[in-house]
Amino acid sequence: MTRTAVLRAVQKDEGSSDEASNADRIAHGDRAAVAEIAAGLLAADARTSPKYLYDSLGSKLFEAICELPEYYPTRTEASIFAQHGEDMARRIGTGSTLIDLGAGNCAKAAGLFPLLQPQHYVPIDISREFLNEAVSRLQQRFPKIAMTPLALDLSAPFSLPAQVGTEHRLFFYPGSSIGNFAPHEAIAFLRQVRENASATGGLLIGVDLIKDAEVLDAAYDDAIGVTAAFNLNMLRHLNHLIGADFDVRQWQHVAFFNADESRIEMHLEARHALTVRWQGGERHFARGERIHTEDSYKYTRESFADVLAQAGFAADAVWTDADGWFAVIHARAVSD
Ligand code: AVJ
Repeated sequence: MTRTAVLRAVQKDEGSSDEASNADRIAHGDRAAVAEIAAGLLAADARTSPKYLYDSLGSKLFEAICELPEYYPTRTEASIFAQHGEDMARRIGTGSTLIDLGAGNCAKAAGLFPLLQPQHYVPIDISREFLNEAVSRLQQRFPKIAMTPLALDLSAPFSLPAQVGTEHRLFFYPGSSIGNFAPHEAIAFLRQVRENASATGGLLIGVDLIKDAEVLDAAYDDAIGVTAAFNLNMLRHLNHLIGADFDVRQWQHVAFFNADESRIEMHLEARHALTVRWQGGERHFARGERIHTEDSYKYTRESFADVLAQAGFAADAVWTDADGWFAVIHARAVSD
């Protein structure tokens, strides 16, 4: 199911008893996903959306990536929060409505609760089930903070329900998730966020910075092959989603820093000539031909300040680690 289809299914579960139309919507979502994936595979330069990296095994492999010595972003960002959390809280102030974009298990935001003391916590994630579980545990630990979990697809335009106060909203977007967007898409996404913030709104965002290519390459092509497994696992997921017959053993993981585009690129490369077939289509791949599966854009403090400005935010504090590998930025909404 696509993220949108999951969301529709989740929303439909609440209240409506229109079963037939619910089934239609899910089936339609599936067809849309098949069409989207097929179009990508048939493009001259074959590509797939990185969202398909995350089936249940893919999510576990990503958690494993975060433990790798080569994968510095998770660790480095955590050290920045640990070292500068109090300074962040001084700038942001307490009592905000903390809106967690892509909350997952809510652990990163929960780590900030003691310092930020939000009055309302609004975690957003595509999976309502996962979210509700995490939030009910969190609510017991922090009974004074109101919590409103929302199952929303952030890749589509979104607006927040009326019970979420409009003043002093702090949007939280850690982990350099913004890197999956091309810069023009990142600007469009952050404009959406800006539209959901009043003049008192702010953004606390984690951004991965440009550094030596060897460090970047190793982070996305680790020695024991966890990232390779994470990338290759997409083929199993595609087999499931579109009834394809990818043979994972015929493919290999390729990842490198493309300095001209300022991004890590992940690809899957055919080890020899082969044909892939799926529900309603097929494609031949020559030996060495690739499917582009993910981009992870890297910024300088200046280039990201520019993205923020174009989205209607102004950075008012930037915290980095001693090596300058990762930045956590607080930005305020700019009135237009
Ligand atoms: C989850 C998008 C932040 O780009 O570093 C990790 C995903 N891909 N290793 C990143 C990822 C390969 C990750 N983000």
